[in-house]
Amino acid sequence: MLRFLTAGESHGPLLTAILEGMPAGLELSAEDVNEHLLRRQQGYGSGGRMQIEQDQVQFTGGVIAGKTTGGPISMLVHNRDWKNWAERDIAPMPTPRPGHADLTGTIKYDYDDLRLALERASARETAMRVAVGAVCRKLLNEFGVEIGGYVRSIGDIEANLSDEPPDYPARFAAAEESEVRCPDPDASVQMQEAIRQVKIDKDTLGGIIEVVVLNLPPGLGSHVHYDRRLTGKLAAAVCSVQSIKGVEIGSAFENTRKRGTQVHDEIYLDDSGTLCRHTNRAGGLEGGMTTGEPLIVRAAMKPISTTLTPLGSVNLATGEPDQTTYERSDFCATPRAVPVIEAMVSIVMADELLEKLGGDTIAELHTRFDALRRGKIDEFKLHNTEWRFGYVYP
Ligand code: EPS
Repeated sequence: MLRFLTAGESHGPLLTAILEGMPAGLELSAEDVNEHLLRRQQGYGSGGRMQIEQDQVQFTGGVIAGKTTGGPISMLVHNRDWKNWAERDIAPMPTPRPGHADLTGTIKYDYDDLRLALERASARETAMRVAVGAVCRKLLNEFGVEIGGYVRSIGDIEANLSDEPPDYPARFAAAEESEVRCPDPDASVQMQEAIRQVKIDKDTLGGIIEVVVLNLPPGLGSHVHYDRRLTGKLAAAVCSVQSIKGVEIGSAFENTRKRGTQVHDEIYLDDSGTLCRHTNRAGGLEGGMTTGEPLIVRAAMKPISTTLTPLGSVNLATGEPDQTTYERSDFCATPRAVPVIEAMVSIVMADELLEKLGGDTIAELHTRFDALRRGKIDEFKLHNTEWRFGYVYP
């Protein structure tokens, strides 16, 4: 239902995005987007670039007088750093950094300088994902769906997130108060210290981000085909983010160490006649569809591959062994990657909601949303008698 493209280089004049498929009539302001662009620029561990940029969106299509028209939404974000590059003679970059797209991108596209790979592979592009995600979030908010995220770990420092049942809105709010976007204040201090130390050690750190979506109706996604299962769609979207190398739904990896009876979330009927769960180890998905419980997506971010301490490599111009040279970069980008993961999850979930509801206008969507099945016991029409397949074969 939704498609988007981004364009632009990290040090080029500007970044562009086009989002196609948003229905008409959604109220949308630059502030709805700028709020999240600003969040993406904040976080202890950022490098010098974030002192230069002040990302602000400009709508150039698809939003007239503060409302979406149903046409493609085009958005621009200017690179303030461009003025430092426009007239510069750019030094050659012959030695690829292990872990970056320098080498693989140059093999793939037969570039004559590694910087051409870097320019497009850079996480600068995530500004536009956040812009697109903010529009999708606005659509989800229209139906009461809320998205938030936080850092679970940086390096070997783990947040203590043992409140049961989890108070997600409180976690989201606490994370926004933290320099490293972690809701546990003690772990936040330790994470900041670990990042401070890694800077001194001329190295980098990664971490784990958790994004949670609240108030989703049950039955989004589908079990019927591999490419309609939400589990796969979310994993693909989140793993497409720069430096993300792993995705987990709920406590998936921890679940592998337990038995089935200790893992699966038992079903009960609450006082309002709604089917509910005591636990949510499935992370809000069963059979590739939403259960109606919070959707929990975790992303594993590797340490940034641009390190002040050189790594062994090869100079591709001379063929000689070489050491990498330092490019300005982040020491730990995990805190500011939280809004990026939120954005990718918002894009997938907005798409899923639109697929379920159909409709070209927000008003049409509301009518259909109000008629959705909610997992209430009196909605089911099970005949509770024997039945046959009915195929004639052979
Ligand atoms: C990045 C390197 C740094 C980061 C950049 C991603 O940029 P620069 O090379 O200009 O210092 O700050 O991230 C952003 C610019 C951004 O907006 O997130 C990289 O190589 O991926």
